[in-house]
Amino acid sequence: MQNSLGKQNIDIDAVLENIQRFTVETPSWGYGDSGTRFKVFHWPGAARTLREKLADAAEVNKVTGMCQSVAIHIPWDKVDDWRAVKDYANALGLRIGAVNPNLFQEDVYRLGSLCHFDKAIRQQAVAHVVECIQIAQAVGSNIISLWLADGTNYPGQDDLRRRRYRLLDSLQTIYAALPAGMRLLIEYKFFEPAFYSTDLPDWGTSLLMAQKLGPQADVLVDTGHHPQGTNIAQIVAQLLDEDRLGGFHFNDRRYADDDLIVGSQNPFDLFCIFNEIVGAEVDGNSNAGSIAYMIDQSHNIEPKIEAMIQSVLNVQAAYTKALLVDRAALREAQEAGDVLGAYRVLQAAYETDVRPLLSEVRTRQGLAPDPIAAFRASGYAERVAGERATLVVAPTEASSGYPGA
Ligand code: RM4
Ligand code: MN
Ligand code: MN
Repeated sequence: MQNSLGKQNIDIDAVLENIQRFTVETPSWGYGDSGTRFKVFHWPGAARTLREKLADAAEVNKVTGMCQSVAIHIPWDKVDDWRAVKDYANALGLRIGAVNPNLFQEDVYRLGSLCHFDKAIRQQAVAHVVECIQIAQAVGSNIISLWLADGTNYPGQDDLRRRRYRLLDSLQTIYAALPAGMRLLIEYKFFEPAFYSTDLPDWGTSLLMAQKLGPQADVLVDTGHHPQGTNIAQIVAQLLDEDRLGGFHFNDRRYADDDLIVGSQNPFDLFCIFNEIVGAEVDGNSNAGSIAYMIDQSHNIEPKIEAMIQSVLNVQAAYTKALLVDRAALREAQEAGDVLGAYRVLQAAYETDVRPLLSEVRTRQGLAPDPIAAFRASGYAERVAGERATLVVAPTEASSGYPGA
């Protein structure tokens, strides 16, 4: 392996170093019960409290070595004592990552939150995000990750420009409450739950908002939030160039916001995204080194912890393959107008079997070479399924989030 990579202008030590530095954040809500709008299936042993979610996340980190931070969703994960949560996470070798406000599950948000025509409701929504900023400070996080369900279902339902003014005004109030060093990541999605218009439908709208707000605001790309056929790699390239790529929510999709295992449907697209990032980094792009890589998955029919590990591994493999692109050969082919040659440079990296290399990295890090096998062998899933079946949690502590869970 090393010899063949050496022949392709690849510095294998640099590749190994990059892989060891790479981290991905997992979401607390990926460990609890969730489902589709038709049914939430209970998974035996699924985490019910923030502590259980953190314990599960620690298992993912234990076998992958690259998932030290965990995103939280408020109020799903709300607790009274954030200091205790921070300490508990630290004791597990974790830290709390992005804090996600929830602006979609209160009755008052039926017609919107930050964009609502009623000022009192907008103020309530803003106050919730400000509370999340305070929580982030208490747990030592520097990211607020904002997704809105706001939109309209029918033409004429509301004035689209007025909604935009309200959105900007609400975001400006939120932005003013950010302490130094904290970033506001603005996530977009082209539809759902609203179907005629969505107030943050695409990367362009998020980018405009971020640019109007200031340098602490960036765009968050959720890979499941685009119409069919959208070239996400090109969006990534443009955001990197504008220095506004704040982070990712990785998951995969086939039809809508499917939230499937990362890389399970369109693995080549995932590779192309990382190819843009690695290419930008090699060119000295400063944004490329400050991206928050996060997973946003809420599994439905598969074992939650194993599925999370699989997602993490698929992200790591796509990144590794992007590191293996022979950039000199690629540039040469591009500038010679060699269309097929350039494509074949990418294909060569993409088709490389990186499993032996990644097993080697893990062995060097003191980890088992196969994380899924190691997790299965640990007996953790069976143990918590037994314990959590008998251990009743207080309704005030239960925090799965998804309706019906
Ligand atoms: C949304 C979006 C958000 C996530 C919620 C649960 O579709 O992806 O990031 O917080 O789902
Ligand atoms: Mn998301
Ligand atoms: Mn989503």
